[in-house]
Amino acid sequence: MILHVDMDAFFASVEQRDNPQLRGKALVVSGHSKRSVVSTASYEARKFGIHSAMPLFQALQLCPHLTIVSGNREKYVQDSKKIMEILSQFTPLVEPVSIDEAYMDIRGCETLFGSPQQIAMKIKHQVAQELGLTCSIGAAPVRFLAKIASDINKPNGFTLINEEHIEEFIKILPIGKVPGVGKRAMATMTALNIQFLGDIKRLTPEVLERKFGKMGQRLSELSQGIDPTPVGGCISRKSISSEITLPQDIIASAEIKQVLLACAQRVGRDLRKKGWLCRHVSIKIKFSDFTQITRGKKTTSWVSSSKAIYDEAVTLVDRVSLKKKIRLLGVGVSDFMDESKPIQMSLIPDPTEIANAQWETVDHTVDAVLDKFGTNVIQKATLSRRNNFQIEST
Ligand code: TTP
Ligand code: MG
Repeated sequence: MILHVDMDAFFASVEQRDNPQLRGKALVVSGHSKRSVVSTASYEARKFGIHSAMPLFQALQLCPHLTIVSGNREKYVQDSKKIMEILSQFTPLVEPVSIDEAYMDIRGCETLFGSPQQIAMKIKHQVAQELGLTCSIGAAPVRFLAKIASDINKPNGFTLINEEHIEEFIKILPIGKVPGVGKRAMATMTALNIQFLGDIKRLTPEVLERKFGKMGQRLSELSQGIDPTPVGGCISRKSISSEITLPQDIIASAEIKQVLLACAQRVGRDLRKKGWLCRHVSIKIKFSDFTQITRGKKTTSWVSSSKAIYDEAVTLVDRVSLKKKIRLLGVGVSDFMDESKPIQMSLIPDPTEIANAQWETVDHTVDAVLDKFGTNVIQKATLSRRNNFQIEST
């Protein structure tokens, strides 16, 4: 689970806390000149339609008795530091993203602090007690949904989006609420008759790439509830990948699988060396005409075995209709977690989960031998027939 914590009307609330006369009043934190813009508006002022970035003269037209307070950034920075310190008491994986908001990865914290809801309530209580401020918290299995959730019940809200509700939620989530969808993307969405995030599923990967470029694949993932972006903190690296430029272009399935296996083994080994598990696997295919596609999927559980990575990569390649020969193939993993952190296992592990755990034991043994004697000592039987590719890892 990921939490997104966002302070309510941050600068304005700090001013209201420090000056009781300002409590309950429509106020803005802003400069006093004609050209000033509003930094933030108290919730009382928002009732008049005043919001951040609005020119001050316009705010005064909407609410003539508006109180204008000059900001004190140094004071807000001090409060921000204290807020981040409170969050760090619950997990080391805290990623501040602005002066008043942060993501927290709370996987593994449940035994110590309780359910996501209980953790959120404890945070709210501590922030209120120690700083006299309120915040809104969103909880979801993925980052972008946690961010959207924190905005749903503002101020002083808590919204939880469970795994089983994600599909339903995405179906009716207005596309404009999706982080990264700005004015330009919105115009394209309207032209394509895309109203909700769920509508993105109607578009083929080719159309998405053509209309939205690099963002196309991300939109496709988000529409399936997948967000590989990890919460920063200890694990900041975004991905590990390995790709092979082939000596000759290939199209036969057996050859493709052989290359995927080589990449998966390399990636798996790098992953295990770092002591990490991953939750997302991707593939990259460059065709003979130099066009390129990438595909990705969330794994069903946290994995580090080369076999699990390979299986996911094969599934992804199988979904691509291959009409052109391939000149480069790559496998990547992302969304990491430290192996030493306790993971919540399924109550009844499915056979794949058990098989993956067994493969991980085999992998660790193989890694140990490779570390001692070099990379050519052990290879999977399928790889030993042909190994004249060039592997590049990133
Ligand atoms: P936000 O979290 O965007 O706004 P907020 O905390 O005031 O209100 P909300 O309850 O909706 O979260 O921004 C945090 C602070 O950053 C805000 O209090 C003031 C500052 N800020 C600016 O100075 N200019 C801006 O345009 C925005 C959006 C924020
Ligand atoms: Mg805020």
